[in-house]
Amino acid sequence: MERRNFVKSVGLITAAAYISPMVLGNDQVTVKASGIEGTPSAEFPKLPYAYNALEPYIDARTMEIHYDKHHRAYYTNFMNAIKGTPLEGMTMAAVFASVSKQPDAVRNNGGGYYNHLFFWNNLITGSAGPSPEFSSAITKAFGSVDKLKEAFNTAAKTRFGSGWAWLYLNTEQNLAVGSTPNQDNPLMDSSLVKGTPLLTLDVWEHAYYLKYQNKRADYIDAFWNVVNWEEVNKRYQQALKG
Ligand code: MN3
Repeated sequence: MERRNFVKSVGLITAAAYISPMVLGNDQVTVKASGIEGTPSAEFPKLPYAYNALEPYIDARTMEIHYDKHHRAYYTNFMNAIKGTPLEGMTMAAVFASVSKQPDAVRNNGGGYYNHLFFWNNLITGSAGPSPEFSSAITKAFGSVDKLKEAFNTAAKTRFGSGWAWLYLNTEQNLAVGSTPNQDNPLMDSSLVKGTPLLTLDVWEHAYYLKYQNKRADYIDAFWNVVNWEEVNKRYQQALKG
């Protein structure tokens, strides 16, 4: 390789590595309703924090690939799948409510788009934990906050292959935990686990393999350090109101 080209490539790599965390270095965590509660975002939604914000529990490299490659692909493929169809302009909840009648591209990519957006927004550092009010609701349902974590961890560990673990408000308005395969979620009419999602964890290998390799249990344990309890509580209050 000519020296000039070599220097140019190295320069580009260095610049990219340096710039990428800066571009998304927005420490303000804001949750946009669009995409989660409403219709899909007109543009691929920004990550609400820098790639390294959740270190050491979730590493920057995993976050970058997970967000910029995996999540972006689901978003793009979903938008293409609904383009020019009656699903365009519908809320995600409405799309999921009859997803069993839609092509797999809608179910898989719509779920992938929504679940990741939901997941990013239920992560943060320095959360104070569940509010006293939410804690007592958790205690009523599971026995204690630790018992909820145990039940959630079991759901996350025992999901065979790829999928998601959920804390959700079931159709009887009770707090419950469960898991879904692939990119399914509790809003889907086809899901065995049905209700309003409150908290989720991605247990696909791409979510943890770079840092934790085959040790899914370690990744699940680390997750509890970065749960955004304020956000979970907010969703719980909204779900109770229906
Ligand atoms: Mn994922």
